[in-house]
Amino acid sequence: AQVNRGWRVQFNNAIGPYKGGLRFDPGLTESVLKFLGFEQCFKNALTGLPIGGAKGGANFDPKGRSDDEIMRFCQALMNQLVHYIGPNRDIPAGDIGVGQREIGYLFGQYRTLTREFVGALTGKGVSFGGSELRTEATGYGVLYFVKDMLDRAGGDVDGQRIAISGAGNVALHAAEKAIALGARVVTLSDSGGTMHDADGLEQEQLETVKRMKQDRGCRIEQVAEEVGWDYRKGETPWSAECDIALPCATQNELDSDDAKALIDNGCRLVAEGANMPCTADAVDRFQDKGVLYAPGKAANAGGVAVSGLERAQNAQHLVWTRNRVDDELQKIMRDIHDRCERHGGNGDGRPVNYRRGANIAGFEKLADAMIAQGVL
Ligand code: NDP
Ligand code: 8G0
Repeated sequence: AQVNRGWRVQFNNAIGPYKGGLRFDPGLTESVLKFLGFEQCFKNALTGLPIGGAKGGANFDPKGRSDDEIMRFCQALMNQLVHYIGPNRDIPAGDIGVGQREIGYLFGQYRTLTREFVGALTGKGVSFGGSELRTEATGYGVLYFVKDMLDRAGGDVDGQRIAISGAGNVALHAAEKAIALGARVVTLSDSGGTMHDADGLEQEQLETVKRMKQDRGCRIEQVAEEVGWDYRKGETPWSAECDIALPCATQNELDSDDAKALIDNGCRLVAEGANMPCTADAVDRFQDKGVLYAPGKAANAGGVAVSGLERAQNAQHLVWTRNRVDDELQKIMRDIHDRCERHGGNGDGRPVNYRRGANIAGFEKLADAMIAQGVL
C-alpha cells in the first residue's frame, strides 16, 4: 500500500469559520502549511467577509496519476478530514494540485459520509453548488487589483508588458484578464522552464495553452513548441523585459537576484498571484527602488473572497449570476485596495506601501475581534 500524510492547519476562527486551500504536493510540509495558514488569517480579514484562516493538504503527488487513483486518494483523505470540517466549522477549497475535479471527489465523499448536502467545500462544479467565476476569481482579481494600483498611480494596464510565472489556475486566468485589458503577456512557466515571446500571447493561443494543460496535462515545453514560442529550459520568467511581473506559481520563486534583474529590465510593478512567491530580500529591493509591490494577501484575495460568496450562496440555497459575482469581486478588490491605501498610504500622492497597508489593515481587524471576544 502507498502511504501519504495529510494535514489541516486551523489557524484562527475569531472572524469566521476556518477557510483556506488544500494542496497536493510531494514537497509539502507542516511548516509550509503553517505560514500559509498564518497569512490566510490576515488575507481573509482583509476581504471584509466573515472567514477565518486555515490551510491543508497532503504530500501526495498527483502527477501521472489516473483519474481513478486521484478519486481514491481524495476519498481516503476525506475519510479523515470529515471529522474536522463543515459549513460552519472549516470550509476547504482547492490550491496547488487540487482543482475542480479533486474538489468534486472530496465533496462526493463528504456528502456520502455525512448524508448531508451542505457547503463544506468551495470551488465545487457549478452543477452541484459551486459559484460562477470561482475558477477565474483569483487571476481576474489580481488584474483588478493591478488596475486599481495603476489608477492610483496614474497609469493603465493597456499596452503594458506583463511577465507571468506558472501555468495553473491563477496564472492562466491572470493572463486571460490581462489580455482582455489590452496587456501583452510575454511569459508563462512551470517547474521545467519558461516560454517567452516579446509580442505577447494572443487570446487564441491562450485557449490552446489552457486546452493542452487542462485536458492533457502537457508541460510548458510542449506548449511553447505548439504555439511557436521560445522555450527557456530551467529558467524563470524574471530575466524577461517587462513593465509588470506577476508571480503566480509558488512560494519563494522570486529572490533578490531575480528582483534586481526585473528592475534592470524595466519592471515597475509586482503583484503576487501566488502566496509568498517573493522572498523578503526581493520585496525589500523592490521597495527600495520604488517598484510598486502588492503582497499576495491583498492581490490574490479574490479567490478566497469568491469562495466566501460561494459559501453565502450555499447557505441561502441560491445561485448568483456570473455578472453579479464579477461585480462583487471587483468591489471587494477595490475595498481591499482602499484599506491598503488607508493604512499604507504616505500622503501627498506618494506611492502606497501595500505591504504595510495590507498587514496593518488585516491585523487590526483580527486583533480587534480576538480582544472583543476575550481570547487574549
Ligand atoms: P495550480 O496547481 O493550478 O498551478 C500551479 C502552477 O505553478 C503550475 O503551473 C506549476 O507547474 C507551477 N509550479 C508549482 N511549483 C513550482 C515550482 N517549484 N517552480 C515553478 N513552478 C511551479 O495552482 P494554483 O494556480 O491554484 O496556485 C498557484 C499559487 O497561487 C499558489 O501559491 C496558491 O497558493 C496561490 N493561490 C491560489 C488560489 C486559487 O484560488 N487557486 C487563491 C490564492 C492564491 P508544474 O506543473 O511544473 O508543477
Ligand atoms: O478558496 C479558498 O479558500 C482558497 C483556496 C486556495 C487558496 C486560497 C488562498 O487565499 O490562498 C484560498
